[in-house]
Amino acid sequence: MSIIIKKSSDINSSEITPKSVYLDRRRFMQQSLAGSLLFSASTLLPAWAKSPDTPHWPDLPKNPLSASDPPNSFEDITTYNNFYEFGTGKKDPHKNATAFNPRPWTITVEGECNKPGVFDLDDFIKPATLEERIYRLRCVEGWSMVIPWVGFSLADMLKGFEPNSKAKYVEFTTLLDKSRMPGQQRRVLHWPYVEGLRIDEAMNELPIMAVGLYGELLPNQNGAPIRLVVPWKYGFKSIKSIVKIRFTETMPETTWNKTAPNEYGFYSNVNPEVDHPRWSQKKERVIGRAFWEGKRETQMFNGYGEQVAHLYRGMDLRKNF
Ligand SMILES: Nc1nc2c(c(=O)[nH]1)N[C@H]1C(S)=C(S)[C@@H](COP(=O)(O)O)O[C@H]1N2
Ligand SMILES: [Mo]
Repeated sequence: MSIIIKKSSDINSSEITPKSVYLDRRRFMQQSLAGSLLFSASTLLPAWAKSPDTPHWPDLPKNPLSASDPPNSFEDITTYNNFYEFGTGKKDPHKNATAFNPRPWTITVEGECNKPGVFDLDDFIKPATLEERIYRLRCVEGWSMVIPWVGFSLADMLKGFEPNSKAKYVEFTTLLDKSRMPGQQRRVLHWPYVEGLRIDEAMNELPIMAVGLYGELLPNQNGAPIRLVVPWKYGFKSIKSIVKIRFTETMPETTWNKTAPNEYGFYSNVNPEVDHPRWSQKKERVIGRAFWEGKRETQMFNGYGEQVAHLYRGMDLRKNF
């Protein structure tokens, strides 16, 4: 394997935003707030974020594949998390990840590709390719929330490594370091956390590598400095704090599949028709929604059938769950 360590480039001056641009954005947010309140008072009350006062990327283009639902509040998104490397409780990552320092950061790329190497994270964060994508994260446990990610196309990133014809799958691995990720001191999962996609899933237009949310650098508890987001699959496929990407000919062994193969399949597409062995997947509790508003009907492929149903044509989705 060839090793190329690339130096991080200096911060681009276009990333430093004049105050006026930021204030305009602020005004826009306030107008949307007023508009959505009037519009949907009887349905879903938007929990518009109190987003931080100095957004790192204040004016990103919004990708049209975004969900139209109002995003959850910054507070909900950053205090209700699954990130077992920082504890198994929903409040644990918010509490236990504060000391985590996600820089410097390298990503090792290996396996079936022509351009493997060790790359500095900053080589992938190019202001010109960053965009906002609002995606609903549907957790396999039966809740969901809507998150305005900052990220870039996974497919575009992977193409840069020139996967070869034997690359049938791509495997992602989280950092393994129990001094920095104290949850790894307990053997609640097989560490490090590993996830994977079939190559055609990975090359679909939907998945992104997220490096931020609400225009901010990605908070530690959400998977800093870089995590996957695959919006038509259950949340656990969206692996956090990625240090390795490997192209493989055989299906990767993934953490949750190894832990409980009868409960968590490799595909894990959101599917209201296929129950988890211990609970139904027909509905979801929307985090931030008042209890009297009830649950939301879960949608096939989390609403992205048009973009991804063809990937599974001819497959039995009960067997390939
Ligand atoms: N490395 C790692 N990635 C992970 C997890 C984890 O425990 N460790 N939890 C997964 C689960 S179950 C979900 S629902 C989402 C939660 O993402 P969020 O906290 O940003 O909403 O992260 C996923 N990625
Ligand atoms: Mo999850």
